[in-house]
Amino acid sequence: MSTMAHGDTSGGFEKSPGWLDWYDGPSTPTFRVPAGAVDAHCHVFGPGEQFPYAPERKYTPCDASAEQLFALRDRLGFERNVIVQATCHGADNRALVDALQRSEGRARGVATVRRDVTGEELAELHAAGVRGVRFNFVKRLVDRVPTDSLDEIVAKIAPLGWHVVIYFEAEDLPELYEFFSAIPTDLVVDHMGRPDVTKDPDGPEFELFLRFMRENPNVWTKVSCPERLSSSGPRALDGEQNAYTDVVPFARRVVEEFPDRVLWGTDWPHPNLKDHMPDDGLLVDFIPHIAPTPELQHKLLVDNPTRLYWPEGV
Ligand code: 0GY
Repeated sequence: MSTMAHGDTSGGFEKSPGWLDWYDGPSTPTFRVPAGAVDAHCHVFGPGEQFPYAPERKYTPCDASAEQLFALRDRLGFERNVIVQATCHGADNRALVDALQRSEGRARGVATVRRDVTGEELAELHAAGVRGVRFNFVKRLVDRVPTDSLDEIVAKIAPLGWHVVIYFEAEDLPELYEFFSAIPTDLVVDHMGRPDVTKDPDGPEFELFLRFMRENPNVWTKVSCPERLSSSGPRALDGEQNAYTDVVPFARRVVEEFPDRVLWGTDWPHPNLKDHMPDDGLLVDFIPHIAPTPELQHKLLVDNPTRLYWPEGV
């Protein structure tokens, strides 16, 4: 029986300096998510002693186990999870696969693979519940992978019906626009392509992202991570009813224009936050501000993720 506290890192690893641990004991949200809701972006970290962190990682987190993730799922009222391979595990998907196998069919996964991945390895990942791969272009998280190697990966995963999840910063979209537009599978953009929310939601930078979604009907996005994008922060300001107010016009715009291609996730255990660790209950209470009607909420939390991750039914 482990005696470690929830924010510890096991296996002889030491957390990166300044690391913020995930928040144990989130508030019960006021907003009740609909039956069948999916937390479509979350991670597991280690535990390091069982699933060592990758040598090429850019940060060392505190452990965040599958059991702790499933306890959060139940507490917030979600039915299922989509667990996304975190960069601290590189292309070693063992922690992810273990979590999927423990979920009893209630989780799907998005893996990281290298260009030399074999058909047999992909078949094993598929059997565990993996349905996509993640390509990361955020420079502080990964070393750049050449696009021809990503093309090779796409050619291998497309026949399985998998999709590609992409993570990039808004300022890099112009350079990546054509490469992304040529990917033939479904494409899921993490956190709305990380807009700079101090800029105008009607300005050219966010307009490019909206154009990208308009021109490419295979592109979906997660309207997640207000805590990562916000500069106004988690407290309601005078005269405002909710936290992360500055993110609302961006996320709501996307939900209203593309109601059938949006997903939502907690991003638990919230890697690399520098300023504050969010209360996941508060994040759930943010949902009705960006998806104001029951119909939009149902699409965002149930219909869309179920169509993408459990198309065969549940
Ligand atoms: C996120 C965001 C981040 C990290 C990762 O895989 C990761 O390490 O995704 C980040 O640092 O912005 O979606 O979890």
